[in-house]
Amino acid sequence: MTADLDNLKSQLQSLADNAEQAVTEVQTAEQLEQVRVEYLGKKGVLSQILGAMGKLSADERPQVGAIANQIKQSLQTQLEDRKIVLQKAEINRRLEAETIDVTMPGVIRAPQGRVHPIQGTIDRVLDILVGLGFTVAQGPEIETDYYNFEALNTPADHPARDMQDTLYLSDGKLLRTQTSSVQIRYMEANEPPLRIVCPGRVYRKDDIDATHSPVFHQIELLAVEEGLTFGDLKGTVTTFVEELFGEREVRFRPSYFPFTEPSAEVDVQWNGRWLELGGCGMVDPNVFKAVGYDPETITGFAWGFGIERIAMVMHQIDDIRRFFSSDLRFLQQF
Ligand code: 2NL
Repeated sequence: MTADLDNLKSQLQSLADNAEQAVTEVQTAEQLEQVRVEYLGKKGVLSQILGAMGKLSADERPQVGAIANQIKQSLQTQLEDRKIVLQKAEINRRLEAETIDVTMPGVIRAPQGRVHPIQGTIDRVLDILVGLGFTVAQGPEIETDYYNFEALNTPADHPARDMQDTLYLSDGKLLRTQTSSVQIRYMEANEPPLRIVCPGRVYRKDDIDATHSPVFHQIELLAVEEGLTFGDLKGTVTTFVEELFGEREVRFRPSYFPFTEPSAEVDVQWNGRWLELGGCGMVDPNVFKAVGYDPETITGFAWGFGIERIAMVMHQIDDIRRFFSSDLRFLQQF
């Protein structure tokens, strides 16, 4: 064996040793790539060693070539294996760093919305009335003269039209002054028997003060079938009041509405005083005629009351304008 052959073989052996050492020591994919280039790259250590093969004899060259190939392949395998190890370590590192503790308390408290006291009152009232067998019905706030007045036995020359100041729109339509128009529409589209409750916004040309607003909320209920009496109306009102306010005295005072006959105001005992709880009555036969029901056989009772009034006494609110001012200090109390 010549000195050149010996020399090359030992160079290759130390290359293998050094490279193996380097591969095990690198900690990142970039460092690993540097090691590959350093040992196996075009101008790498292996190329340099093999460049000296020219000094060898023809039968020595294949020996060195075989060793070199073996070292190259072994080193490539080591590089591959190390790469996988490093990749796994990197994934674990990231998983560790990106861990989210879902049980940790949130930093910012999300602002929580609340139910407006008017809507809360409507919800309570509807709950009770749905429990009594009434179905919720709704309709348009912009109405025609017919649905708001004519069909409700209130013709143009009727003195009752002065009772409520109406907001008219330029096209001759109007903002409904009561939700009764919803009941007219419902009766036109359905046959008795029926029990409906109609909550909604209504409009009046009122001046604004602590107890008046040009827009407010009303709930009206209507029951229509054969053989209904004023006793049914009283029973329904009394049961409703008991569920909403607890057991309290209820009183019916004779009154007048164009769409009911007889008519009455409902009062309820509240903190030692009589609280007005809207008007009611037996549906006037002319209303039934307008919707095509036979007033000889069909009977019905109706009742309408304002929501703001109820919400004000229940929550001890002294000014109706608070409901419409969107003042968070007020709204957050509910
Ligand atoms: C009030 C109280 C009331 C009605 C509304 C009504 C509806 C139809 C037929 C008959 Cl479709 N009546 N609703 C009845 C009595 C009173 O509201 O103070 N209104 C001015």
